Amino acid sequence: MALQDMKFIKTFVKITHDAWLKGWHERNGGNISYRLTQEETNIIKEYIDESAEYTPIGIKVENLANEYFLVTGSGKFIRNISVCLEENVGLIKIDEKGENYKIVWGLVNGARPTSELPSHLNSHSIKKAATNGKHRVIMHSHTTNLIALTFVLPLDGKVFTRELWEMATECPVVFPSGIGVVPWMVPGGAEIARATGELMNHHDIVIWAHHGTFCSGDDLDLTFGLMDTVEKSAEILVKVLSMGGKRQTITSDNFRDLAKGFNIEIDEKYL
Ligand code: 2HA
Ligand code: ZN
Repeated sequence: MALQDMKFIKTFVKITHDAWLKGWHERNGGNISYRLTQEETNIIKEYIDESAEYTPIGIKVENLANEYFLVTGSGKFIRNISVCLEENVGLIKIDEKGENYKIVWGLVNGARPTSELPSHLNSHSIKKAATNGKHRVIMHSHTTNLIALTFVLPLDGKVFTRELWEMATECPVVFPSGIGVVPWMVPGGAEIARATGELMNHHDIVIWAHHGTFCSGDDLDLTFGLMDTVEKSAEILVKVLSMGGKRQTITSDNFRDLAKGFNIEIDEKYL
């Protein structure tokens, strides 16, 4: 079997293509990373080349030591992943200290991993610890409607959570832990990675004001689905605001009834 035929790679190609079709990844916008399972790591060993030099990550991610990630490339276009995988995507390995990475497959012709690697790896590190290893995907997309809302709503995660829960009945079920919001910051470094990580301790969705969205999830399907759900909710809110605002809505008591009906916990701080 060729590396390209492995299921996690095929799913990665499909999800990135779907995300392009959604309009979330203009030019080189957005980036995605996936932490391989032990089984996948064992299989890829026969395809990879571990001879490259290590490069500093810029942050320390101790609990990711020796892990492998599939990552999109810096300056690469997500829409081209389905055209040529090894030019636009690579496999990287983290060293035993969690301070450096090296490319072991792909990202040919001198390409580098995403400029947001510190934010991805810091979020992976926090989510791996918080979910007992369940979360494996970090996705950053330039979600049009969520970005638009960061020009209009207060940059407060509580407001974003409540407003976006209200826009579709199943939202509190899909993102019960709510949304965090990072104020505008320079992208691509350790500082925004730390701010994102702080919020990832409490949420699976973190919005970067005037820039885009980070989602974390168990697998590629669920993380894409989370991004799709919150962005669709934002699209509804943009339409509602454009039509002059809400005339009626889902009330706090409606949410309490939903929690009972679905047997879920809905955090009172958002109600
Ligand atoms: O251009 O999305 O945040 C890639 C990005 C940087
Ligand atoms: Zn971005």
